[in-house]
Amino acid sequence: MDDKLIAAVEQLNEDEVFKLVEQRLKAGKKPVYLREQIRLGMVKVGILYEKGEYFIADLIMAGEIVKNVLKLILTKPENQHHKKMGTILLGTVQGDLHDIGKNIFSSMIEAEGFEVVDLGIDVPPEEFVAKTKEIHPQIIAMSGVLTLALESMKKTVSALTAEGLRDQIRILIGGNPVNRISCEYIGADAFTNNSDEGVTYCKNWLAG
Ligand code: B12
Repeated sequence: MDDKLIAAVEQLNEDEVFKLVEQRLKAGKKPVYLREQIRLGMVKVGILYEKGEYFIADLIMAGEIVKNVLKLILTKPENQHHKKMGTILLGTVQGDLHDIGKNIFSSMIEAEGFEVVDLGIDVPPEEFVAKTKEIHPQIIAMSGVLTLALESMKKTVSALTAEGLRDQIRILIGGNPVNRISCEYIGADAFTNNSDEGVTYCKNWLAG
C-alpha cells in the first residue's frame, strides 16, 4: 500500500497527489496499482464524510482531484486495438450522480477495442431500453455507488426483460454496493467492485 499517496488523497492535497502519481509513474508503477491507491484514498474521504469531519464541498473537491489525476493515469496506450471488439452500453443508473468509477471503466474498456456508448449519469431504465433497441449492444454495463442504485439496476433489468431484450445481452453491474447477493436480486450476469475485473468479464464474454 502507498500510504503517502492514500494520505494525500484523503487530505485533498491536489499538488501532492499529482506529484506522487507522476513520481510513481516514472518509477514504473502500474496504472492499475495507482488507481487502486487513489480509490483507497477516496474510501478514507468517505469515512471522514460519514464522521461529519468532511462536508459535501469536500466530496466535490475529492471528485475533482481524482478526475484530474486520472487523466495522467488513463492516457491511452499507443498500442490500442483497432479491431472493434463489440459494443457496450454504459451508464450510471437512475438517482445516482457518481461517475468517476464509470469513467475509469469506460476508458479502460475503450483501450481494449470496445466501442462504448456512455449514457452518462442518472440514467432511467427507459433510456437504457431505448438505446438498446437502437444500437443493439452485446453488453450493458451499469454503474452505481449509492445503495439506492441497486433498486434502479433491478428496475432497468426488469424493463429490458419486459421488452424482450434481456436474452440478447450480457449485463454487468459495477460499483461499491454490488455483491453476489445483489447481483442475483438484480438479475445481472456478473458484478464487480473493480474496473479491471469488469474488463476481463467483457473480454471473456465476447471471446466465447
Ligand atoms: C466523490 C464522491 C461524491 C461526488 C461525486 C463526483 C463524481 N463526479 O462522481 C459528489 C460530491 C457529487 C457526491 C455526492 C453525493 N454523495 Co458521494 N461520494 C464520493 C466519494 C468520496 C468517492 C466516490 C468515488 O468516486 N470513488 C472512487 C471510484 C474510483 O471508486 P468507485 O466509484 O467505487 O469505482 C470503482 C469500482 O467500484 C468500479 N466501478 C464503478 N462503477 C463501475 C461500473 C462498471 C461497469 C464496472 C465494471 C466497474 C465499476 O471501478 C472503479 C475502480 O476500479 C464516496 C466515498 C467512497 N468511499 O466511495 C462518497 C459516497 C459514495 N457518497 C455518498 C453520499 C451519501 C453522497 C450524497 C447523497 C451526499 C449528499 N448528502 O448529497 C450525494 C449523492 C448524489 C447522488 N444522487 O448521486 C455515500 C454513499 C452512501 C450510500 N451507501 O448510499 C458515500 C459512500 C460516502 C459515505 N461514506 O457516506 N459524492
